[in-house]
Amino acid sequence: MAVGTISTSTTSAVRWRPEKRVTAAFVITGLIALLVGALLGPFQALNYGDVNLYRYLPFLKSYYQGLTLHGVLNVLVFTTFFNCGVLIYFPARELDLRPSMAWLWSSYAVMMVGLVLAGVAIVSNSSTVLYTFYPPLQGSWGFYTGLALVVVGSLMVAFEVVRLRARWRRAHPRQVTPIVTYMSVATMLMWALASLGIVVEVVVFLIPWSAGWITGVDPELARTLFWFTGHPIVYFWLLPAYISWYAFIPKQVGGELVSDTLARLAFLMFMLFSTPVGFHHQFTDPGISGGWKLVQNILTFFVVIPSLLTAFTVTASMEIGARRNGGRGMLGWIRKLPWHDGGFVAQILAMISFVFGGAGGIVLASFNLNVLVHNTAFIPGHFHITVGTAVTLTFFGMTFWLIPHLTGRALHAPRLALWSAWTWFVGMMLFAVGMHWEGLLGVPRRAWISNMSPALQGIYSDARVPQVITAVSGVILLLAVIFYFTVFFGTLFSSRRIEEDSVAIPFPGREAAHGDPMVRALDRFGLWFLLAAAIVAVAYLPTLIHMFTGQLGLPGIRLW
Ligand code: HAS
Ligand code: CU
Repeated sequence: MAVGTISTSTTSAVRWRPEKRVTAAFVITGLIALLVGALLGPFQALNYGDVNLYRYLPFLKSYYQGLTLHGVLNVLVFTTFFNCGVLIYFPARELDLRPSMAWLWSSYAVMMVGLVLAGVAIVSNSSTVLYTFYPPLQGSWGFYTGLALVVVGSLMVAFEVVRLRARWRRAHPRQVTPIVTYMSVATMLMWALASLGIVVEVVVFLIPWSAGWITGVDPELARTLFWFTGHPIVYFWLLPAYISWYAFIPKQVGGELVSDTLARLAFLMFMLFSTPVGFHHQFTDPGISGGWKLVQNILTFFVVIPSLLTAFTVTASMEIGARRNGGRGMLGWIRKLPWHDGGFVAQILAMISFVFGGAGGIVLASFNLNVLVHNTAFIPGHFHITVGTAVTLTFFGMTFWLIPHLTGRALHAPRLALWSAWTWFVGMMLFAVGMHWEGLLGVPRRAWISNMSPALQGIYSDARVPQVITAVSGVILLLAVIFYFTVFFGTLFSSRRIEEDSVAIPFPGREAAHGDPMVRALDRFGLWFLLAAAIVAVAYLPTLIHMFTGQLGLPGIRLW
């Protein structure tokens, strides 16, 4: 650029550089964690294809250690870091307010210390307890402390998101919160409430227990606290993807968000109903009465509603864009969507995977069907097309504009980006077919089935066909990982500079309906948060009080 011609975009780019740096740190750390975790994925898939390649991984003692690393890095570390980066950055830009940089870097540092502690604990094989770390399996104190620090760091970011909105609110008392900020605040408030379970589990029980300060932990209480957070955490992963589907996709396809109010309502419903449903992971657990399981079962169906709303709203937004581009016919408009653009394709394929992931979730939420497949390969089948595709592939799609936007470097190899989206989608869909099918045939989840004792050889021989499908999916997914990370690193280290902010955030660019009484009512976060807490208290307190007062502490065991 010629000297003296400072355009507004350059000024703004310079102004936002500190925010971009910290966001890039969160997002890039998350994606590198994903890379390590995802490289182990093909080994897990091949295990379910009855091929044992673990013996070629000398740094891992067992399939279970690999699975722990895979699960923790992919669903706890990748998602949390990525979310913290985007959930503070988007509101900051939308509200045009600078968050506290010192606070954000401190949050990042806390999370990094946590990541290192937990990472060392897993790699040293002291904590092969899988990502659910159910007692009485006992990991090292570093593992639990590390995970606790990751959560604490994320809550620090949540605090800053809420504070940012409060600052904006003071300056604009008569306006309602702009939509992306609304969604980010709702997500973070939901997470703050939801994380209570895991914080109590880890801080009050698991850290003291693993450090030898207390001798026993009640497994049932620990599981219940775990699932208190373990269900809503899936929406903490999902909602940033929903932000992109609602707020950014319309702009990317030339359409518009059909209903701002409906979008807000969906997020509010997530805030209200995400948490009081954890018992649907414990249908077969003793110690929880059938009545309370039923209550949470019904509430699970409440939390399906906002996703059904999303399916409708997002499809309609895209249809508007496609018809503006000349799309005709009942379904013919679909061809007019930007199928050449990797950033869009990744996200629409993510949505399609979620149609099946969501349907599987509804099956799982049904008490009597759940019993058929609980603890079988069906479950990983389900979550690889929810968090593994609906969320992860959406994040991939977002990075195709976000990384250039943050780093000022052009997207490397856009065609390969498109390929990475398709291969990830095909690989994950095949993986899901294989795993759901194996589950229906009774193959257990989390089992080293490719390394069974001679006495057990052949007991899953009726699952040969789905096993082959699962094995093939692992190889396709390895290709997808190579493709995606070639694009990712190619972009990070690209010498092709673009003007920062020339890739803009695709904000919807529509004024919120400040006068609409419904939108104003939805904006009353304090009130809704209290209501959410009250529903959680009703759904959980009777069972938790019962469990707290009748604890049966068990000493830790190591099975590895
Ligand atoms: Fe789940 C287990 C029930 C959603 C993740 N779930 C898991 C586990 C994970 C997970 C990780 O009730 C395993 C935990 C473990 O290790 O034990 N799940 C549900 C239900 C939903 C659900 C009812 N799950 C998710 C999401 C996840 C996730 C989201 C991650 C991000 N899940 C369960 C149950 C279990 C479970 C039981 C325990 C099983 C057991 O026995 O252990 C619902 O939220 C799903 C609602 C979703 C929909 C889909 C809407 C579709 C949309 C896409 C629209 C498409 C478009 C494309 C627009 C109703 C929004 C249009 C296309 C064009 C071409 C135009
Ligand atoms: Cu759940």
